[in-house]
Amino acid sequence: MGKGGLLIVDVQNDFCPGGALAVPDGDKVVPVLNRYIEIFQRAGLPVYASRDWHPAKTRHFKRFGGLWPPHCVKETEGAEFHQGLRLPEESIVITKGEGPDEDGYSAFQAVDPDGRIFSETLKRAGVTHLYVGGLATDYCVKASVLDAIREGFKVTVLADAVRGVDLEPGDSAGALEEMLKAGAKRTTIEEIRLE
Ligand code: VGL
Ligand code: ZN
Repeated sequence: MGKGGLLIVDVQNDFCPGGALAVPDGDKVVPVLNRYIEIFQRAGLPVYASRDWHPAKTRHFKRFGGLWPPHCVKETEGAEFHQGLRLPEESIVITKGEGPDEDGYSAFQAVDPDGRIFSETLKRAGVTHLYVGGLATDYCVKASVLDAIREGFKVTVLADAVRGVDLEPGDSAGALEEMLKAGAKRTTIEEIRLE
């Protein structure tokens, strides 16, 4: 039997409407994720929340050669989790994108509060099956899911709790395809059955 864990990717103000890099309808994932959080908590399974956490000067930002407007600069309001997200006390925040030369799209580049790389955090907790929702489908969710599969975890994408940037139309749909092709499963709040 495997053990499940919930990974909530980057549900931060800057990725929500009004933020510096707003994902269309990004905030719509919040109430659904709150329901997933309850399910995992009731089942006694761990909840992880990743945050994009950049320095003011990073090659991730357009001005310094990257793709993006400045967003999720560490310790700013834009980098805070959406205030409607009900993260339990015991949830573990993991941090990524802090290096000035990295994009840090994947949660598997993130570290926990003890400085451990996320895959190690999961292994220590005995988690073998990761359920993933959050922002953005076509960047951090995709990168995290593909890395999780590569690292040998079972992965289920929470299809009703992700939204994408869609720099090009169809990017998010394509990203979901790619994740499923790589071996991820998908579920929704109506269908979820935990292991
Ligand atoms: C993300 C673009 C830039 C994400 C982070 O969280 O998906 N996307 N930085
Ligand atoms: Zn970023």
